[in-house]
Amino acid sequence: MKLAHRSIAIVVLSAAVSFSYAQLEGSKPEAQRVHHPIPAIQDTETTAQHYARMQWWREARFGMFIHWGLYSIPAGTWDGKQIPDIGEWIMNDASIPVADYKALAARFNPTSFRAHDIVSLAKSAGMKYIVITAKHHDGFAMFDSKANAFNIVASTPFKRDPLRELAEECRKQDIKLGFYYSQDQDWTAPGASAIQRANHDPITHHWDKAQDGAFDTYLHTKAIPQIKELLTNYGEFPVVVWFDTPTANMTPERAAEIVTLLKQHPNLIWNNRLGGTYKGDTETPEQYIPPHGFPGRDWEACMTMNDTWGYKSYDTNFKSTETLLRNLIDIASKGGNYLLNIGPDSTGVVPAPEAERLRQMGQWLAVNGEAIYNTKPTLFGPEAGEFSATEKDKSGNPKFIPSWKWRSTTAAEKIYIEIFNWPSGSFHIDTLPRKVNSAYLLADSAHTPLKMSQTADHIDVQLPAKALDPIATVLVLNMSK
Ligand code: H79
Repeated sequence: MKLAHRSIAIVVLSAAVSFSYAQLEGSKPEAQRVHHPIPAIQDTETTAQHYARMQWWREARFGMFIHWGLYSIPAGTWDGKQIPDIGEWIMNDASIPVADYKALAARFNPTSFRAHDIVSLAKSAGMKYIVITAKHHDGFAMFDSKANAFNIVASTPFKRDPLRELAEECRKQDIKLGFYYSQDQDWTAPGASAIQRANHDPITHHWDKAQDGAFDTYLHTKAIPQIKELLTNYGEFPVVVWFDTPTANMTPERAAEIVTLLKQHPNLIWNNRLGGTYKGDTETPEQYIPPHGFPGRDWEACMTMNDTWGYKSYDTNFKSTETLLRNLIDIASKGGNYLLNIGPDSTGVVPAPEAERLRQMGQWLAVNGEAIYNTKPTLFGPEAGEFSATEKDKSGNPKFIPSWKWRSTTAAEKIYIEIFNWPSGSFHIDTLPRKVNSAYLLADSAHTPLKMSQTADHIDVQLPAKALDPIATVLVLNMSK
């Protein structure tokens, strides 16, 4: 059985020092349908229904991931020691006892949180949807939960429900909202899973007796009731449910119980990380961009701006706006979405370097968004780079060496060329199957026609001496008359 293999791989791999999430994913499209205890929407809907369900998501291209929770208080430091790796994993990485971690709730009072500001930031970045951690692996619910008291309303001095405030604000500002929910790992709920770190119990992977218990008890008393709350208490939201890290515990039968809930919301989009052989709607490459996307599958690259999802006070290793924007363009040219993360701090404030980069991306998109939103992938391909004849990647396959000269996206009658490396003189393409009638730069509001020459198999467009935007200047090849 496919799931069993994948799940076993998790257990084995988790002992290794370096761990690639890619190995957890069902990244290959399957020809035949897997038998599920309960068919999911993807198993029963028609192609036309699937298109209709995915449409807004495919047009969106750019979303905001928000990792926010109790881990923003230690912010990467525990007992005076800086804990390596991603901030939201601190409880596991530092083997923090359940009672000590739970005690953080009494100190969580993020009074500077403004849903309005965060939603406005997403809008100004040109993002079309937001996905926030409703509950991460630490088990702390960032919403008003009657099912479990370890939540932001019942257990903190803050007492507010940020998901409700965000839902209201997203409605006002016309942007979509989704919820991340860690359905399998939960380090503070008895019986739930933990992925192995350090010297934890080799079988349960637990580090505190308080974590022991029956998985089904966790599933039935916490995960399923909370997923129900999330699906019913926030009006038209969530439009996305983002599951994470399924282990061997997420059997087809258990996953089917969650699928039964999801099916009651027929417009919902959910990712490929539920587990139990369910493929969901979207592939989710984490922290990398696949060389040529996932042909035949919707996909979304989720990535951090620095090296953590949850806030870490001393992680200042921010990617440049240039890198972030070129990643967005690269992803769009391969038909994917970019889910770019922010990690608000324990007062509810988005770190300034993150907000600054998002606003700069939004400025570019305000001018050049036509080349990103609702576009189709490149008609070319080799511009993305090539596989090395000699170098191997971590899995022993030929290493992909990206090229960063230009990318391309497509609309009905237009080819967009996002130029990173401004050539002197002209832009030249050898293989262009379609007749171009005019060419202009998107950032030139007059759309001044550029001189060009085209033969059956190549095109040359005369460019001005300087790029209009040093990060990416979009050349439009217009095929309409
Ligand atoms: O929510 C973010 C991550 O916390 C979550 N997915 C994204 C969206 C995630 N959970 N697990 N993983 C990703 C992959 C597992 C990585 C691990 Fe590790 C390698 C677990 C143990 C070794 C990272 C590195 C955490 C500790 C060290």
